[in-house]
Amino acid sequence: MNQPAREQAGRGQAIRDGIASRGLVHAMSAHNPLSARLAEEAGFDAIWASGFELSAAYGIPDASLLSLTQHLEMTRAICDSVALPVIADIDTGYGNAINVMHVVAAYERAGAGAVVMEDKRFPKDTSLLEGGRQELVGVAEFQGKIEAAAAARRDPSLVVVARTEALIAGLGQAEALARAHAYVEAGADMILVHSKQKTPDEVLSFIAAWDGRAPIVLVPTAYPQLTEAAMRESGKIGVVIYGNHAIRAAVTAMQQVFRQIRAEGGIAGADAAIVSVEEIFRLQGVPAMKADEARYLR
Ligand code: SPV
Ligand code: MG
Repeated sequence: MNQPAREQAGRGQAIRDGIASRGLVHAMSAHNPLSARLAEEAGFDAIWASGFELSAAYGIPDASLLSLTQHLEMTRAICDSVALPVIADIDTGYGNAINVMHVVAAYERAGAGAVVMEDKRFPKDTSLLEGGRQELVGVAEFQGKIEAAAAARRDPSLVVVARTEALIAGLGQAEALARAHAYVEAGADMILVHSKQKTPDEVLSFIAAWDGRAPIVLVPTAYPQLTEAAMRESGKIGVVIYGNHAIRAAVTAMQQVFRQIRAEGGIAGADAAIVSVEEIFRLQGVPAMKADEARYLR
């Protein structure tokens, strides 16, 4: 993609300022620079560099199979392509607290404004899978990983989000709250509490019981009925992440168009349903390249 619009430093500040000024920051998932740019054009505040989406893009399960390098390099490409702050999904931190230090420093250098690290044991299983393996590490071990993440950042604005999977693992609200408190004590800037319940009830009761010391981050994939208006009303939610809507939208569109082309035996009918090649040229930054050609090519 052309013309990176980002500044090199302080990218977490945009997330912190967004919460302070607008109350709620909304992040859209992306699995490559193109999807990130579309989210930016649609008016989202931030990009979620999702491990689930990139795993799906590679056609593999989201179960610690994607390598650090694969996710880091895609995150770097996304950071280079949009002006929005990028929230990087670093899964379990790829190992112990020492791995976490290496990983957080690398994502910060890649341009991330936030990292989200979850308290599952490596190798993890994806959170929304029915019957998935959901084993958590001990609280003290994860506190060490949070402290390591905070210590590894050079840019103090980088947001360290601690994600508890206690509700996903079926451990209940008391465990989720205890972990969230312990993670804030260890230095987490925000707490992501994840849930796979089909209604927002368990998340809402967590929010009601939360003392608000750190903003809450939600990924409402399983309970889409919870609106941004309701999140704002609680006054405790800082960021909402739409976790997988880029890849799901892409799959829906490709399935429909591919089926149509097979059914019709050609591409004439499908043309009306998809963007023009010129639109792709625009998204690739071809107009800017042509302007540069006119100026510099001799
Ligand atoms: C992701 O998008 O990679 C996430 C969110 O971590 S979820 O898939 O719901 O666990
Ligand atoms: Mg993930």
